[in-house]
Amino acid sequence: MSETLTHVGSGKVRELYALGDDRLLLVASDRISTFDVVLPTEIPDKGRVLTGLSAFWFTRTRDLCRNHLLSLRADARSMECRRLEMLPLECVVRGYLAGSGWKDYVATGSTSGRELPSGLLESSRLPEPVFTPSTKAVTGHDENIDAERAAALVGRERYAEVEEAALALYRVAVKHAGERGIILADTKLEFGLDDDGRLALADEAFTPDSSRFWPADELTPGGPQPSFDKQFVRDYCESLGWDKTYPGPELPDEVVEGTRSRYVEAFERLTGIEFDRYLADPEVVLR
Ligand code: Q0N
Repeated sequence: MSETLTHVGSGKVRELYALGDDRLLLVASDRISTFDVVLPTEIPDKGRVLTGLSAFWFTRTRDLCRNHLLSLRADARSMECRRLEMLPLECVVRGYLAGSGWKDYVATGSTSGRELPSGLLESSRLPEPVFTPSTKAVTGHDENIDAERAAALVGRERYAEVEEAALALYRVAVKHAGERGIILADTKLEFGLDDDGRLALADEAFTPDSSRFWPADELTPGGPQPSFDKQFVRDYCESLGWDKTYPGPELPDEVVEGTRSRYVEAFERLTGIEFDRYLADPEVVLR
């Protein structure tokens, strides 16, 4: 029983293949990007951590919102997914003020057209999570858009449904992560529609590549926070004085090893499952 793999797309660190007409294979590589540049050195097992975490979250949230996950492959880095009609929106939810949300706030007092209280600091917790959709940029950066423009892209009713689903999913993940010492500062979700027009969560979910993970015991608003997973890589790159343009630097073994440990630690803390158990039997995250 063999199947033809047609490559249908790639992200910076993931590849997408068609499996027949109605399924896709989503493969997470061990590539790592920092400051928007993919580095020449890989982090062993990073793709497996991200695939396992996504599958864990899809399983935990399936009653809140259906999703595209069909099965995990034995390599622990590949997910068979239902092929959906994707919505042209990046569905960002923010519980803390970081990245482009912070930039927007400094410039306008708002983010994605939502007015925020005055006096917030960079990395402050928001009074409540906000849905701040952005457009999917083909090249360059996604652009934050207000609810009006986002609703025009998908229709008013669908927009309301997506906002409610994204906020509900984020709240569940934040609570779970918070109980395990990890702040999920913000996240980017992607949704699509199945053959019956029903909303389904797609892509990856609540991974360190799609979300900001911060160690809860180190939160100090008033500046950017250390990243749970990529901080060794960022610190090393900063120490070189690299100009953050392609190509990035090779990483030394101790930075690779330290970073791999952080990814595995995030996996084990969030799932409560030993990473080696996941490698031996990926389906442990589906139960
Ligand atoms: C899809 N993207 C953007 C992987 C992620 N289930 C789906 N059905 C149809 N299309 C897509 C999915 C999913 N997931 C999502 N492109 C197509 C993000 N990609 C970029 C490449 O790596």
